[in-house]
Amino acid sequence: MTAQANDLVRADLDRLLPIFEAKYLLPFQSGEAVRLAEAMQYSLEAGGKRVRPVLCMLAAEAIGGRAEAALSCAMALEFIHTYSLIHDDLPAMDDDDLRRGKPTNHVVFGEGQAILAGDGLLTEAFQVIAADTSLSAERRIEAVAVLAEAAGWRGMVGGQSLDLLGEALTRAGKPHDLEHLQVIHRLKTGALLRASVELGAVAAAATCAQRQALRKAGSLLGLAFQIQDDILDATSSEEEMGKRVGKDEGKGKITYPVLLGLEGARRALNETTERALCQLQSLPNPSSLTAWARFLAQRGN
Ligand code: GRG
Repeated sequence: MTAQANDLVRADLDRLLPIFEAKYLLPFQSGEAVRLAEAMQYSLEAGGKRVRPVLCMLAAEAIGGRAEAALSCAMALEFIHTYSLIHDDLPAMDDDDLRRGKPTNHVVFGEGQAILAGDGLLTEAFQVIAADTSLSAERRIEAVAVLAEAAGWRGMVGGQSLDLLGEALTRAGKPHDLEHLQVIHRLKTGALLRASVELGAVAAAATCAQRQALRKAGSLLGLAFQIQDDILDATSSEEEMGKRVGKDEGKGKITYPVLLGLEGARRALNETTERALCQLQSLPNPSSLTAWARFLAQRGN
């Protein structure tokens, strides 16, 4: 990335993160289940990069809208992302004790509360959009539909299911191929990243063509993001990632580096990112979203 693009990413984060940080914990400040609220906030505040909220707000700006218009969608995306990490770390799933350099939710709060913290975050995501009266009723319904498709069994949850089944097949000596890996990545990681840019489009009243371009770009960015995650798992240290690494290899998991080698995976990452960026060129104000997409493809954790 050029120094200029790096500066733009930094300036955008300095501008957008305070908008997000000022509001995203408000839904958890009142209510009777105080310990559960603590569990949800623990993971929300554990130091995530806020990739999805930033993508959502930048997508709104890329079509000439305001970041603030996309705030409830940005919050909802981070709630769903955080729920997915809490549940993914559970003993029944990936059984991880470290996330973002901190003990995982179930290690601190116990398995029962961690499951409920995930459930609470998932449902709060829809609540926060439904209650956002700054969006028209039509846009709220549209946003809820986009998010439900991306988070549910046709998206992230379905991808997680295919991934778990794929691990079992690999253990049984029947590993899947690149085509099947792409399906898993598209659903498990890609769907929520695609929804991140699409929700920015919905919140900022995109035209049909703008929404289509952002949806395609989001889909490719989601794949690129996961390819980089596969590469990082194979090449980074635990300190750099803030989580256990090398687990993919340890489990014999099929990933881009396993199927294509590291160089092949890097080539696929670059090609996928460039295809995503092509989609953005037709938008009125694509530079910040473009810089952020390049930054994500080169991120170190
Ligand atoms: C359990 C319902 C359910 C779904 C789990 C998304 C997911 C499916 C599991 C999370 C584990 C994983 C490796 C997902 C791939 C996507 C990914 C790289 C997540 C990490 O996202 P970042 O880098 O995380 O945005 P931070 O910590 O920065 O928020």
